[in-house]
Amino acid sequence: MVDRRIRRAGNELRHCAGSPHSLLTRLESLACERVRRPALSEPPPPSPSFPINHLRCAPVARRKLIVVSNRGPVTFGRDGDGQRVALRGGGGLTTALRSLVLHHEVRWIASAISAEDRLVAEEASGESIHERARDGSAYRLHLVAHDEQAYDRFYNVIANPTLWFLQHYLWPLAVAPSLDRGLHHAWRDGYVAVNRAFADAVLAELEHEPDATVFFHDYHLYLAPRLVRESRPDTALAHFVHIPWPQPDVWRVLPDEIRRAIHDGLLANDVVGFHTARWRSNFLRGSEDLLGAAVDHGRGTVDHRGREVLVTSHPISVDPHEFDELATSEAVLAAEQRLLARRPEKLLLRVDRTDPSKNIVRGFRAFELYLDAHPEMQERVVMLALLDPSRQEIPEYAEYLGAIQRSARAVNERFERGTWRPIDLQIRDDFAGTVAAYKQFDVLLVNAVFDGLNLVAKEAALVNERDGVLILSENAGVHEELSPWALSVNPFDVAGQADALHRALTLPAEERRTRLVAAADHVRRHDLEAWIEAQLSDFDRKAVRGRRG
Ligand code: ADQ
Repeated sequence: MVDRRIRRAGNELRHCAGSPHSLLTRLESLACERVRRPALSEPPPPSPSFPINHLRCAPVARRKLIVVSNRGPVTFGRDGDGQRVALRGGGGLTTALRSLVLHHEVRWIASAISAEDRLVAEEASGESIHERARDGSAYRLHLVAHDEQAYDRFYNVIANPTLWFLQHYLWPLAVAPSLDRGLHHAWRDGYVAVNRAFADAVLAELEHEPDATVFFHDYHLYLAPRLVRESRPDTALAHFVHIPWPQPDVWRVLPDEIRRAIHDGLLANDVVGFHTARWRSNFLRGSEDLLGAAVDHGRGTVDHRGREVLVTSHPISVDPHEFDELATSEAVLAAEQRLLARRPEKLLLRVDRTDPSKNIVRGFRAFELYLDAHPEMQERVVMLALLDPSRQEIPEYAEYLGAIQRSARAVNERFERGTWRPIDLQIRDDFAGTVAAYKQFDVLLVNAVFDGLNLVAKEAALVNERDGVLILSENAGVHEELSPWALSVNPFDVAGQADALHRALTLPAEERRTRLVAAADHVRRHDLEAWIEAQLSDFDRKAVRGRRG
């Protein structure tokens, strides 16, 4: 996702270039506006498991935060005139920064990714530099230029092919993984080394801001909190894990030393956050089973190495105002016109990175079964697959992209007739086209094998104009929130997905509308600002407990 955000930066600069001040004003009034904003119709009852407890009308107190993630909010490059330009990303983490820097004093630590990033890091000599977010808010950016070989091992051996695969249950265990010496080297000389470099950068920033709270993100940084904790026993540390946390036995695939280091590293934080209660509960069980830590499942706390760690779940969200604006932006309207010129009677949509966890091939198989069972729909329905090419330097990802192309071709060759091609496969980063398709779909298919959350479902529900139906994998974190209004599917059951496609396309209009309005209303009420505040109030809860206990 972060790869995509960086690439989306160019588009973002184009379609948002004129609006930084209006954005600033919008964010300032965001909390109260959220309460005032009228729903599309009568508001539906909130999902029982998600009481509306995040709403507030005043931003929390200004804080000093050190945000740490592998990819940063900007990446540097050169424009046509050879001038250095900072390309700003959109979506998830980066949008969170935008809101964070408005309300808080932020120092952001990230890897130097581009050649220009490395130059910036070199010029800064290990210090942070001044940057401004799109809305004009100032923050500091500390780019870490890792040893290139260490970074390659960290990213292309451990983080993605190992941790991502393990945490999404992607391995066929009879044949993979085979943990050879290369894996052990990559762990020691890649993952540990890069985490050490991140921890050193955090310690350097703490020299400037000793009272700041450190907020780590995701699976790239499991070891850094322990390394920081060893030098700074009293610093407030928090971590948010954006991907699923699997059951303890799955972690047993990794050597004992590695799986223990991962759990121990995370438990050096004061607060560890997940998207869902399911991932949180797996982490609590893993801490008990793999480390022998004392866990209080009711309170969600772990006692480890003489400290109490609070483990929470808050699903991330999107900024509804950003999507309201995008939906009527020039770029999206132009893309929508192009889509309307060729739209079929019924439009099925999927939007994903080309990641094996997204289950794209099974989605095509389900569509094939649907077309088999419903010949009356042939020539009337198209599945538009907007796929952002992802992590192509990793062999598993390159192979998966090949499998996607082969399977789409097989379905098309079997059914296509005249100008009708059942699968419209578009493999490119096209955010304007994505938002246009969000507006136009009749059915959105999210059938991930496993997904930490899945922002696509939330983004799409916000802007759809055709009372589109969401089909959601029961293993996507977003299912915990939106399932009352979606059709649930088992991601492995292609026959069940084919049936769900039929059901979605034949739901009565009134029911489709009620479901979509309710899902969109839920997303508006549980937006990105609410997520940030939930994280920050976890720090406070922990700090209060810490003082008491
Ligand atoms: P991802 O795995 O990347 O994120 P997701 O949450 O769906 O998955 O976010 C994908 C983003 O990429 C969306 O913002 C979407 O608009 C965009 N996108 C997808 N295809 C695109 C295309 N073809 N062109 C342009 N943009 C495209 C990880 C976790 C998720 C978790 C998020 C946030 O895997 O489970 O929801 O982080 O925590």
